Amino acid sequence: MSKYAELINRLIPNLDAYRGTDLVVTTPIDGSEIASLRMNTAAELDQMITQSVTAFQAWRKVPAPIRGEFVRRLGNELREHKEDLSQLVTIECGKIITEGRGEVQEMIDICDFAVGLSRQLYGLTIVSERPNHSMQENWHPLGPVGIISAFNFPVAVWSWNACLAFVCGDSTIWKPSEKTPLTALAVQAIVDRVAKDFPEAPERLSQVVLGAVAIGEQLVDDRRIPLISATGSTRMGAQVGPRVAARFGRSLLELGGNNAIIVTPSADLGVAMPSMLFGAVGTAGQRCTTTRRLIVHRSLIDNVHEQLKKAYAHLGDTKVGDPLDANTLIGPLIDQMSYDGMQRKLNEVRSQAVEVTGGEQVSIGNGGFYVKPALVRLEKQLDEVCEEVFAPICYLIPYDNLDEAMAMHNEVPQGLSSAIMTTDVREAEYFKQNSDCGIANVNIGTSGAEIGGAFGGEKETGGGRESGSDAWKAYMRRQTSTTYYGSERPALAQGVQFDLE
Ligand code: UN1
Repeated sequence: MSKYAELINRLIPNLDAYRGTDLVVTTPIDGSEIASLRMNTAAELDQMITQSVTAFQAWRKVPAPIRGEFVRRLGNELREHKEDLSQLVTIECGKIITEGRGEVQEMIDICDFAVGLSRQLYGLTIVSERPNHSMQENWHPLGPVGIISAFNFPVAVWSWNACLAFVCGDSTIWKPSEKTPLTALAVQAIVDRVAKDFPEAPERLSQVVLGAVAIGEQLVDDRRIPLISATGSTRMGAQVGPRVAARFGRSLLELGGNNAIIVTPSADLGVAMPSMLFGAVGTAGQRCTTTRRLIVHRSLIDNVHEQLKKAYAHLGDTKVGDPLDANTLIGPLIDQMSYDGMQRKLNEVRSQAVEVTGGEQVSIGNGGFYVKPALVRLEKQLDEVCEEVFAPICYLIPYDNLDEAMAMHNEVPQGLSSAIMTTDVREAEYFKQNSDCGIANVNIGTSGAEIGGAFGGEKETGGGRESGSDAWKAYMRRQTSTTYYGSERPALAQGVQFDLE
């Protein structure tokens, strides 16, 4: 039995219901098995979707502030179980424990946001061009929402979607990554507990479906699900987008990033260095917001390179290890495939690089895949850099003028997050105007966004926006409504005459 069994059973009291043999869950900490589950069948998913439609029909009629109360209680329950759930996040996806806690905090934060939102699903009043007409724009619940999430944020991304969906009056079906089904079941158990004491919440308001590609495709193709929100690779998004569009559904895609930080001569390196380091090596390079490129002015690149090499060596030698250990800053890669992908990319660029440091495997005496973060100094941006590799490889590239840096910055196919390190207000504004990303930061790194802003990006990142700001609108149906309250024959718009006599 796994040493984590007690924690897992505490979080998922009904684990027996999910046991099976075709979904073996391992921990990246040492590669050992921590549970053996069963994938759902196509018939089961079909039934879940039917139940989700029924749940939606009931939930949409519950007043939004009461739906918000449900989410408020969910936030409280998450607070109650924060430590256990954080531990499981760390065990299942390998991020260090402070980041595991941060992830659950992100869930709590979006709950709070959604509670407020539940009283602010504002529409518009619009002036009419015709006498005695009023116009409104109203927002209505949309329907069951399919949520497909990735291993690296196994629970937070669900909560960005689900908490908004719940207050918007939608039901949800969640297909977590096959690599992290336990955290999903743990969250489902928490939701179930809240729902049990909440009579307005219909059965099956929130469901989890376990499966691989075929189950994902079934979810994506089902016409009863008006919105598919999918987080993952660009390759996955390129399949999901057209399939959902083919049935005239709506998709919200949050895909790959290839995020850069531009460091200008005016940068305060005391401010910049910690952000660059966390962005590049935090979460072992496994965030979609990870800093993958540092575009540094030629006058300071040697200095920045030296400082980074020192920090990387220190991190690689002393801070790679068990993510549950408070001293660790870099946990394991998710699996061997990820490790192989990292090595493949390093081998691809090695001969063209000025210098490569780090990237070696670190043995901590178990079956996990641990690496020293890799820093690759280049003379110019290579085509090979345009591909996102989900591992801690950061490229250091010189530039001579800001236009050139900006062009290089925007050259990659992805457009998620970006940052500039500068103390010059003109450079900062120029950067915000010209970055083609969904996120453009000044003097902070590319990762670690707060939930209050809309999260997502352009180009191959998929164009979707989740979490804060007005991202909720994706989970509702917009309706324009014109009312005539006069008693004369109503005028037609655009001055059209249509006289019968
Ligand atoms: C992701 O990696 O898919 O901005 C999401 C961040 C986190 C979310 C990352 N709040 O880094």
